[in-house]
This record gives sequence, C-alpha cells and structure tokens, in this order.
Amino acid sequence: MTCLAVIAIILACATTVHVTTAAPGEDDNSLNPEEIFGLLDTDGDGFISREEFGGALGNHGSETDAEIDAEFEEMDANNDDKISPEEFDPDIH
Ligand SMILES: [Ca+2]
Ligand SMILES: [Ca+2]
Repeated sequence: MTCLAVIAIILACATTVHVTTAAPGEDDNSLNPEEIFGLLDTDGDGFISREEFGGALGNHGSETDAEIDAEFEEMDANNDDKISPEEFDPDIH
C-alpha cells in the first residue's frame, strides 16, 4: 500500500484536469484506486504493463528505473509481468 500511496500522490499532482471531473462532494485532490488504475493503464487493456507503470512514474517522479522496477515487481504478485486490478488494490471492485 505504500507504493499505491506514492502513485496516488504523483498522479494527483499530475492530473488536476482529470480530478476536476470528480463527482461533487468527492475529495478534490484524491483519486480512488480504480481511477488511478485507469490512468496508469494507458492502452486500456485492463492491465498495467511494466512500460505503462514505468512511464507514469518516470514522467512525474524522481524514482530511478531500479526503484520503479522493484515497485512493479512488488505489486505483480503472480509475476506475469502485468498488474491486474486485483493486484493493484484488492478493494478495487
Ligand atoms: Ca495496459
Ligand atoms: Ca500480475
């Protein structure tokens, strides 16, 4: 969950346009895990690839490739080289 928190912060900073479309009453600066997943899954295939993950964090964060790789592998519980919604956050449904 530490990784997810970092990603949420990075994306919240980088996606102010998207955040303004949130439903009224929702926290202005916070995205739910499903929204974060959708932002990371740039080709919309339902999984976050290593490239998508690295692209999002590499663009907005100060993390090194090795750190991004380590976070990806930590989230990729079944080691199929992509992050499913369940791996990203078990509560995403
Ligand atoms: Ca994808
Ligand atoms: Ca996986």
